[in-house]
Amino acid sequence: MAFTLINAGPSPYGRKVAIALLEKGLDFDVVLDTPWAAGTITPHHSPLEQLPILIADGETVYDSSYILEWIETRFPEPPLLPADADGRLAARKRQMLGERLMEVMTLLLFELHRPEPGKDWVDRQTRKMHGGLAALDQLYEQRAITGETIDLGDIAVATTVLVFEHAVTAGYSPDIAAMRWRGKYPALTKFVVSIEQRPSFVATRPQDMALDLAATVG
Ligand SMILES: N[C@@H](CCC(=O)N[C@@H](CS)C(=O)NCC(=O)O)C(=O)O
Repeated sequence: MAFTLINAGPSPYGRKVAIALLEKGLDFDVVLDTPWAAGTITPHHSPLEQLPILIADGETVYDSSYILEWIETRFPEPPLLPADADGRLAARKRQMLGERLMEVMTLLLFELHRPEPGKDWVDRQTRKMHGGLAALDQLYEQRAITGETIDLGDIAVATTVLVFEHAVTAGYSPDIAAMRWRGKYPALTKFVVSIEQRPSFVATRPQDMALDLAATVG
């Protein structure tokens, strides 16, 4: 089967999909797009006008969480979810927290780029950032890290927190406490230090792109 991934260089959502494809040994081409720029191809493939989009032999699949479900269902080997019910629910919980935390970070970042950020809104999203990171730290205290096992929860969590760092170094985000987790949350840090060495993570490091967030939210 031939796969094309429509993606943006720094997108953690697209990175999750690329990592899942690599972990499954599935070859794919990447087409880069900017969904809010003139001439974007994204609306031709998704009514939600968002990346990532996976085109698989003519079938178009969108929304990263659904794409991961689609890949896991169509290509179950090697599995990216445990077979047992408890393990599966635990992985899905980490996946959910990683994905929702990414959404909180987006809300916070966009607000910070408005001419007059709302203090209550910023405080609320900041509190959720710290709460979500602390919850993940607790979950990783209980998860045995072997360097060999990986699941959809691990992928969602690591791509999310790694893009917090990329957003700061690439200049998309101010260097605020809400984006800092390395060293501050020990179990989460230990997990990411281990997983970021995997070939699928090394091959998909976030790439810079021209991004004017102030213009995007304006
Ligand atoms: N829930 C979506 C979110 C994807 C998303 O926000 N993608 C960004 C690029 S990283 C995008 O396309 N933004 C354009 C927009 O929201 O209009 C997913 O998981 O795929």
